[in-house]
Parts: sequence; C-alpha cells; structure tokens
Amino acid sequence: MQISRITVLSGGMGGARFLQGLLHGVRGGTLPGVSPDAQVTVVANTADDIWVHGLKVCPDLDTVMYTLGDGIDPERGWGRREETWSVRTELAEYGVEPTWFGLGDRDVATHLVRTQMLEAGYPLSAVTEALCRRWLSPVHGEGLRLLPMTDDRVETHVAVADADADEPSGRRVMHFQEYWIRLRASVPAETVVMIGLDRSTPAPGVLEAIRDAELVVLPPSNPVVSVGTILGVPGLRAAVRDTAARVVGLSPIVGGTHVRGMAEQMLTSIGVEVSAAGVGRHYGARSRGGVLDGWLVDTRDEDALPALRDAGLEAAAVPLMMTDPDATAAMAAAAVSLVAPGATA
Ligand code: FO1
Repeated sequence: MQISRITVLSGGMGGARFLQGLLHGVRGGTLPGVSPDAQVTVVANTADDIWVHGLKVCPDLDTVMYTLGDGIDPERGWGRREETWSVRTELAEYGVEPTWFGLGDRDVATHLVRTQMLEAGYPLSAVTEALCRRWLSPVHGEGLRLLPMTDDRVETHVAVADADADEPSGRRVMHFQEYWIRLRASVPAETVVMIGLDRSTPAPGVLEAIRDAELVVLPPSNPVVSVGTILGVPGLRAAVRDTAARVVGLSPIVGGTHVRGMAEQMLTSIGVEVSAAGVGRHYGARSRGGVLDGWLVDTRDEDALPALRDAGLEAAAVPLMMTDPDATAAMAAAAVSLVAPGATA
C-alpha cells in the first residue's frame, strides 16, 4: 500500500525548507512507499502573525508560500527575492514605528491583498487559498494545500527582563516578532504566551487533513512557537494522537543547539532540555499519551537513541542538515522508513 496523503505541521523557515525537500522526494519518486502524486497538506503556524502599519503579516504562511512558489529570497530565508525597501524607508522618514520590521515593497502587495480580503470578511483560510492560487497552483496543482492552523487571531508574545522598564516587575512584554527581529532573541524569554490560542478553533480542513492522512510529519520547526502552537489549537493535539496515520518528527536540535532560529531560547523558557532527546521526549510517544510514533535525530546525536527508545519512540540517527533538496529528501525518506516500513514501493 503506497502512502498518498501526507500532512505536515510547519513553522516558517525550517518547515519550508523541509517541505521543499519532501516535495522534491515525493514528486521524484525517491521516498520508499510514497506515491509520486501523493497529496501534501501543510498546516502552518499563524501565531507569528503581526499587524504592522495597518497590514496583517503572516510570516510562516508567507515563508512556506514563497519558498514552495519559488519567490523566496534564498539568503534571508524569508520575504521576496529581488526585494526593494522603499516603503520601509519612507515610513522611517516619517518616524513611524516599528522601524525594526523588514517590510519589503513586493511583500507589501501580499499584505495589502490579505488585509483587504480580511476586512471584506474573508477568513484567513480563504485568503491563503486565494494567495496560493498565484504562488502554488501553477507549480504544484492540486497536489499541495496550505492551511493556516486556525482562522482566529493568535499572537505569540514574550516577556523579557528589562532593567529600565517602567514596569514594577522590571519585565517588558513584546510581540514575538520584536523579540526575534529587534532583539535577535539575545535575551532570555522569561515567559512565552500565545494570546488567543486557547480560544482558537482549527481552520476548515485542518482536522480532516490530520485524521485522513496516512503520514503526519513534524518537520524541524520550532517545537515551542511553531509546532507547539499548532498542537496548542484546541482539538489538534488529540487529532494527531488519534489519527490512523503514522506520525514522525525530525529534530530541530542538533548537537545540543538549533541549526537556525531561536529554538534553544524557546525550549529553555519552557524548561525543556535543549537536546534531540529532550525535544523527542517533549513531544512524547503516542503509546504514552504523546504525539509521535518515530523521531529522527542527527548522526551527531545517535547516543540519544537508547533513551528515545526507552521513552517508547521508534528512533534513528541520520544526517539532518537540509543543505539542498536532495539531502532533505533523504531525510524525508528516512522519516518514512522509520515509521512506515511496511509501505511497499
Ligand atoms: N526576519 C528577520 O530577521 N528580520 C526581519 O526584518 C523580518 C521581516 C519579515 C517580514 C515578513 C515575513 O514574512 C517574515 C519576516 N522575517 C524577518 C522572518 C520572520 O520573523 C520569521 O520567519 C518568523 O516569524 C520567525 O520564526
């Protein structure tokens, strides 16, 4: 039986890069037991979303959309290639904050379309579908769907210790984007809160995409503010726990630290050990109430395998550096083999 329905819970850059390789492998027929025309559904994190200059910006949705639509800037890993910054410069000339947010001219068009549609009453899922008609349909046809985790407004905010804050607690709360972009996550995140998460509901098609999948993948996205927030949408964790699909994750922590981004800071702020084993145990084995059947770690972390197996997880150590689509496709193939060995080619 070949796998023909795959659902991926994705954040921004790490998830997008993984998806590039996964699709390269699926469509190239190099994933054992996976049909080359398998339907891939991406459920993306929306808690990074931010209203900036009156525009709704959805970093993880846009990073996945631009990456898989070949519009991404390959160096930055976010925003458009061949971007210009006139709007950003002019706003700064007016002294308008936030000046720290990188608002690209081409990117502004995406935010204008999205903001207009939201103000006309379309839900974020309908907006995303409309934007993807430009970015994904021509390349991927019906074989790829991008869904926001929820249509409701959810925002990750971070509290940092701020000596000169006029707050009696000496702490300042800021949007996650400010913590990441302006502070470069250079100070500890004392508290991470996902505003609106507990009241959110899964976007249309999300629960079905998990329930009806034959394979669910947790890519090397941030386990706290990307995959963690997706699993935090009421009903989503249970859907992953209960799906008939096999569920496999790939560690974003290699050799004790993240490859890019701020997983280390986020894991520390919630008290999870910053290691491949720590994150695997954090997600947990489905047989023990968690969400995973299998967990892939990098070869540098193969000493973690016994502990992971003791925690009820199938585990393997393979190279996890997403250096190019072929390397990432090999990671995806290893993920399938780990949890769906019975899937015959
Ligand atoms: N990341 C940065 O490091 N600096 C930026 O100025 C910046 C702007 C930006 C604008 C639109 C967008 O979709 C993404 C943007 N990002 C920027 C990346 C973004 O912060 C990350 O993709 C995630 O939200 C954090 O994981």
